[in-house]
Amino acid sequence: MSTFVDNDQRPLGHGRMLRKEDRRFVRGRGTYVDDISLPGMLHLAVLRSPVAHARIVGVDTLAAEAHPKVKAVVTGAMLAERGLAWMPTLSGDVQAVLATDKVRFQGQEVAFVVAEDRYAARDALELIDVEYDVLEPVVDVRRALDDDAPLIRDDLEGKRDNHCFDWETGDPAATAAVFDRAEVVVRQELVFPRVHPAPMETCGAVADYDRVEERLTLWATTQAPHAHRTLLSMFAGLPEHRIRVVSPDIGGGFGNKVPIYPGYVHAIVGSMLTGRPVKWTEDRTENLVASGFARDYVMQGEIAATRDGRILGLRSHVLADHGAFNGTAAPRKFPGGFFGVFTGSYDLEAAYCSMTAVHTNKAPGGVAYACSFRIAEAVYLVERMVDLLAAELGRDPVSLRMQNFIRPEQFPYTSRTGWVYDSGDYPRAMAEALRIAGYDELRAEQAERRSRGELMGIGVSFFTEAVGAGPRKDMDMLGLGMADGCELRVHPTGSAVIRLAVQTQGQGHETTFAQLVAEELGIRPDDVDVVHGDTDNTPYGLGTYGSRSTPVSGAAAVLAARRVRDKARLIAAGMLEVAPEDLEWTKDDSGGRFDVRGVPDTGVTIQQIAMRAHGAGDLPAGVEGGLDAQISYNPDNLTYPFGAYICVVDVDPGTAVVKVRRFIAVDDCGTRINEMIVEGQIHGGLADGIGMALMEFIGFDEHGNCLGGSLMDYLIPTALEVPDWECGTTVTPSPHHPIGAKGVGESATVGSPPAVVNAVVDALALYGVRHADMPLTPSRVWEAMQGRAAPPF
Ligand code: MCN
Ligand code: CUM
Repeated sequence: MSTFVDNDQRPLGHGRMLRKEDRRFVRGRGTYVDDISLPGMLHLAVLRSPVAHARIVGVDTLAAEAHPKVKAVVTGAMLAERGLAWMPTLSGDVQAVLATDKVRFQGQEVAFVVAEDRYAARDALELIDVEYDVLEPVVDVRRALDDDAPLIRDDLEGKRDNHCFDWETGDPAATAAVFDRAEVVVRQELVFPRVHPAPMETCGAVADYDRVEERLTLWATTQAPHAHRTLLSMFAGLPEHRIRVVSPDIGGGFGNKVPIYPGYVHAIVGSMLTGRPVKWTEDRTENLVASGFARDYVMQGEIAATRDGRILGLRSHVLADHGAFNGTAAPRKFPGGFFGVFTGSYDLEAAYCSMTAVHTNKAPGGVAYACSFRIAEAVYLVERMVDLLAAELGRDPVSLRMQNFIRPEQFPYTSRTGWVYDSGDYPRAMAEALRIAGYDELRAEQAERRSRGELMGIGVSFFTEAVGAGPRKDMDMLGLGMADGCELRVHPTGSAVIRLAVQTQGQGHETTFAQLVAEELGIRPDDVDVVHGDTDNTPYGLGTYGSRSTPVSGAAAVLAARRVRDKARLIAAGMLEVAPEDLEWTKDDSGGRFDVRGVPDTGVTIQQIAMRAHGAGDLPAGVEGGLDAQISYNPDNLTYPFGAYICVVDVDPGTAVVKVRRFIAVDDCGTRINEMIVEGQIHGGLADGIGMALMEFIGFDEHGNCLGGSLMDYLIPTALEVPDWECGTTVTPSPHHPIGAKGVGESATVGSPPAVVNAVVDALALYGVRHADMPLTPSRVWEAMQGRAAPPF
């Protein structure tokens, strides 16, 4: 159980403390985009395609325009005249802002209405008459590349098929060689279905364009306000200094709010046309049907080993569904994102993956969902394959993993696909999970229950994440580098404000970044204000995704505070009339101070120094006034958090319902700033993982109708479906982060799905079940149990 610490009782700096932002949130005082209301503001509603694939024959907007409350009706043809019908995506593809020639997925934006209120805007949509010439859709990813498959992207010149991209990583020849000499090879097709981040707050924007000043202010639900400003400037041709993007409180992102959506652009165009502020707010169905999807990988897994369990190689071909437009937030040179870490936590001899991505008549795919950009898929692949190998060899899944782990002394470890893991101690984390779980007793209990015909399963997974982009030039999405800025100002009385490029969506940055500064300066976290989410008031940086805030901006914050402390030392030296080297920095519960070495309690506090820095007395020669610092930090490497998860399930043999009885999660994210917040991140991610493994799934019928358009159909876990989490910790600091912290925000989402699936498959072993694809709904599990050897009872 978590123990919460009263903020007045806790020491300065790192450690458990209640979230500062919750004082606002629990009183309903948050300000989300939909709370923004400006004088004269209009409302926007989007007309969406009812079909998955059709030629647009005509759009009649006359009746809608005649609606007394309607101010503007905009179609794709109107945008095309201004060269605004298409916009770039983060993958380098283009996406229709409004459809012109064709609609390519159900829910695609066809027209929008700007009206006096939200109701009128919605009503007027029904007055727009669109004539569609319906075309055959491509729904099944395996059909996309058939010779006679309908062509989806005929907007692209010279495009003859539905091929999106090819990509490969690893060494095909070396991998083929280890497969040739392997004593055991196991193959399995694994499907990671299409899922959706489904944040509590849907996407939205308020655009306010000032025609006289030619200035745009955009309040938007974005995880990356600065990057969006740059992209908007490049796309819309507005000078970047006249664009201000404000990302106020965000009700969850989980990757859903990384892309720029057509709706943001609609709001901007609407404001430019009407000269008034325009608000766009998605409803739940719009969010589920048309905003970014994740996963949708069909993976052919192959693992090669010796008979005594030494893993030699891993190989995979991936068929990736990217929907109508490639929305992946991955650079052109790296379209498979971070899938390259699919060798996981194991020291094997060779690995190779080839990927074929295709277009289908579905909403833009390949977007993120607490995944570190494809690491969720990669971890699922390797952790299922290792379990399949264990089953083939008749080995315990833990001992097989222990045998093949990268050993602690091998770090920094260069993987077979070229990733340099910074630090790790995998056996220790695994051992801690076994201890908490009581693994041997669980196996004994399982044997006993099995003899009575009960279906108990124990699933193990071990993951390595790669977070904190990042230094690799080939991952640089915008060609801007991946550095993040941070600016720290200490006020005369010793309180401070820190301005960040990253943007929280619920991760608790207002607390943890204050703690980072507090720890370094010896002031109270409550005395540090955190400002973020406003491009006019924060330094440049690429935003929050890939759990990069702590690895990148967190490092920037620490370095800024240390720079301030270095300057404080010079000022203190002047105040105490000693050389700077003769001063000693100390921090205790009363605060931070510089004392003369060997003469405790004679020095000056950080508050006294701050006052002096701002004019209360002379400063040493050459020292400027003020106590501020600005840092732009580009990390040397990604950070590689890891963890060991054990899931215990019971499957009802009569109904095939899976109940997660226990979930043990040992996470190592290096030094923890605030353990309570880290645990919260892990709890949320574990719930995500259980959701994906057991119920989350966006399906389509043969016409391309999306079957997951409401939370009645797209199921997400509630308190009833999740157990009391049992969390454990090991701490292996990152060697290149100033406090040794690694990111953690996506670890549990990435690590938990295979633990759940491995547990369910383990439970069904008596039925001879080797594998079953997610989501393991009762009907899927029931199907898996049919036609197989039933247990003898
Ligand atoms: N933290 C810490 N010690 C560490 C690592 C992290 O105390 N060693 C704290 C951080 O300071 C921060 C939180 O844990 O307050 C998460 O930090 P980090 O791992 O750096 O991740 P980010 O802040 O960059 O958040 C992004 C990550 C991503 S990419 C997704 S997706 C996701 C996630 O965070 N979306 C979330 N967690 C989420 N949590 C909430 N509530 N809402 C979302 O939308
Ligand atoms: Cu992969 S979802 Mo997060 O990186 O915003």
